[in-house]
Order: sequence, then structure tokens, then C-alpha cells
Amino acid sequence: MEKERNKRPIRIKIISMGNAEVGKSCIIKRYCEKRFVHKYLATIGIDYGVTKVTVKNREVKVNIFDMAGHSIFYDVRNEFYKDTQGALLVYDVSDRSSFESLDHWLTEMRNEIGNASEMQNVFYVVCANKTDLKRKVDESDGRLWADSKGFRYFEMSAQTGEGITEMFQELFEGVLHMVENGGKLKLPSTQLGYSKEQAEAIYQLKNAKDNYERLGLIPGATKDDINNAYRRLAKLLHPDKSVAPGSEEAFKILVSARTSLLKNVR
Ligand SMILES: Nc1nc2c(ncn2[C@@H]2O[C@H](COP(=O)(O)OP(=O)(O)OP(=O)(O)O)[C@@H](O)[C@H]2O)c(=O)[nH]1
Ligand SMILES: [Mg+2]
Repeated sequence: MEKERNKRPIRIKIISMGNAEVGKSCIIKRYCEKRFVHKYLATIGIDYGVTKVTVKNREVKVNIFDMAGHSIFYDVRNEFYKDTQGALLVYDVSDRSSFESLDHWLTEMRNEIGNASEMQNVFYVVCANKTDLKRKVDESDGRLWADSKGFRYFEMSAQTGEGITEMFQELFEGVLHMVENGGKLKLPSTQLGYSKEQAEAIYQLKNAKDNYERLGLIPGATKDDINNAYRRLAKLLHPDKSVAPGSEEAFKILVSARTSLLKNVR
């Protein structure tokens, strides 16, 4: 009986998200068909495909919903977010705005799903694609953003094929692990040696628009607010204690942000 159950393939649903032209379809094509297409053929609404893989001796039937990145297709793709178990969040390392759009993609998905626990039980992989091109987004920035969300990060090139198999392998294993644990995602968060909160704080300090945002405050914050925020972040990121990449630089940014904010309050 147990054996019978193990023979039945598991079905999983994967979606791809990210701006138009970042290479979502090429990544999928590279994996499923082992080829690369130079000519850009925009996905119209959504492309659907099925592939069978074997993960940890289990047969897995993977349903891939490859979404169009262009905003005009929002009405078509928005129906496909629900019941997702694995999501590719793709950006192009030679196009900074595609990286900065990742948060919007998550927001779009959250708005469609409308259920926080369903969002949490998706295995997300951040795909930093086109590493064969001249970069505008450093590996450390991409990694930090992914870490701050608790997502896996992979560098890849659909053109050369580098990194593609590794990403899919981990994605399928992650989803399978989740399915076998009743839909709950339980992954060790300490694997990296630093926490999601530390990665989030470093990312915020390095990428915020102004000093208030760097400290997680709003204009009008008092001297106490500034000092409290400073103390919390300093404790989290002190370079003597934090092994997260970029801690030292983030700590310096923190000190100077606090100094200039304090100059403006009584
Ligand atoms: N140099 C390089 N070009 C790539 C790579 N991956 C994709 N491309 C090119 O980028 C363009 C867009 O690729 P697609 O896979 O169609 O992009 P998409 O994200 O599916 O775009 P939409 O379907 O419009 O959302 C194509 O011209 C590809 O040949 C890569 O790793 N390196
Ligand atoms: Mg496409």
C-alpha cells in the first residue's frame, strides 16, 4: 500500500514572475528543452507546460505557468497566482530596474492570493539571470535581498546554461519537502550563519531613499525615536558580532545616518 502511494506522481505548480525580457521563458526553455533562443518572443499572457522529473526517488509532475512580464497582461496572469507551490522571481543583472521591481511582483502576487499563510507556503527562488552580460546589480545586493525575505538565491545565464539545473533541482526539492510536510515550509534559517533580520537591516541601510528610511523611521521622528532605532540596528549589525556580508559598510551608514538625523532635531 505504502509502495503504491509512492509510485503515484506528485503534482506541483510552479510560476515565473519578473519584468518583461528578464529571461523567464528562456530559463524554462533551457531547462526543459536544453536550448536557447536569442530572438525575443514576448510571452502573451501566459505559457503553460508540463514536465516530469524525479526528485529523491519520487516522480514529480511539474506544471509550469510562465507569466508574461508586461503590464498589459496583468488581467490574464492574475488568475494564475493561486495554489502555487514554487515561484521563480527573475531579474536581469544588467538591468537594475528589473531587480528593483521584485517587490512589486510580490505585492501583485499577495494582492491576488489575498492570504498571508498561502504566500508563506510558497518556495521562492530568486533568479539573477544574464550573468553573461555586464552587470548593474552586484551579487551581494541580490543575495541580501533574497536573504532578507528568506528566499533562495541563484545566479544563472539562460544563454550559457550556467546555474539553471542547480536552481531547478533545489526548487523541486524544496517544494517536495514542503508538500511532504503538509504544505508547511520548514527550512533551517540558521544555515547561513546570520538571520533574515540582519539581511533585511543591511539591505534597508544600503538601499533606502533617505536617512529616516535607513533607520526605519518617518520624518518627524524624535531624538528618542532616532536613538532607539539606532540602538536596535547597531546591536543587530555590530561588525564584531554580525557575519552577514556588508555588515561593516551598513554599520558605517547607520552611524552617519543617525548623526545627520540628530543634527536636525532638538
Ligand atoms: N545575454 C543573455 N540574454 C538572455 C538571457 N536570457 C534571456 N536572454 C534574452 O532576453 C530576451 C528576453 O527573454 P525571454 O525569456 O523571452 O524574457 P521573458 O522574461 O520571458 O519576457 P516576457 O515573456 O515578455 O515577460 C531574449 O532576447 C533572450 O534571448 C541570458 O542569460 N543572457
Ligand atoms: Mg516570457
